[in-house]
Amino acid sequence: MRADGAPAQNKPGQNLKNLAENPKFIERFDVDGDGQLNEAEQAKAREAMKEHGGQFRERAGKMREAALKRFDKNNDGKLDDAEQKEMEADMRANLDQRPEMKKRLDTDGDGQVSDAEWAAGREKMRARAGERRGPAE
Ligand SMILES: [Ca+2]
Ligand SMILES: [Ca+2]
Repeated sequence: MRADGAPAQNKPGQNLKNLAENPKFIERFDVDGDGQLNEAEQAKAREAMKEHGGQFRERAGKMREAALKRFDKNNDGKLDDAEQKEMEADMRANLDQRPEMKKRLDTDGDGQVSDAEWAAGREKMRARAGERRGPAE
């Protein structure tokens, strides 16, 4: 099916365009094997992306919810400085259960995560989270 004369892919959506040119996606969604994604294949890829994004958001939301439930002592729906400190203290206390994270944080390798190492790791995490969201918050 094609609209007379009008190019079908002139819709907004830079993402979709990148998606259609992404070799990984082409490999994965190129059902008829012609090396490119036709509209049906693009639609499938888009669906998969949407689902993936939704799952990611859902997981992030759940983690946030769990943190709030546990640490939002005054129930105002967000973590203020004191509540955040408590959450961090809890995370630090449980670092032994997350050896990989601990190893990453323990930059001088003495087996302990000092305040400075923790602060540095936290900054890195924040920077990464910021990048993912984009510069404008
Ligand atoms: Ca709160
Ligand atoms: Ca250390």
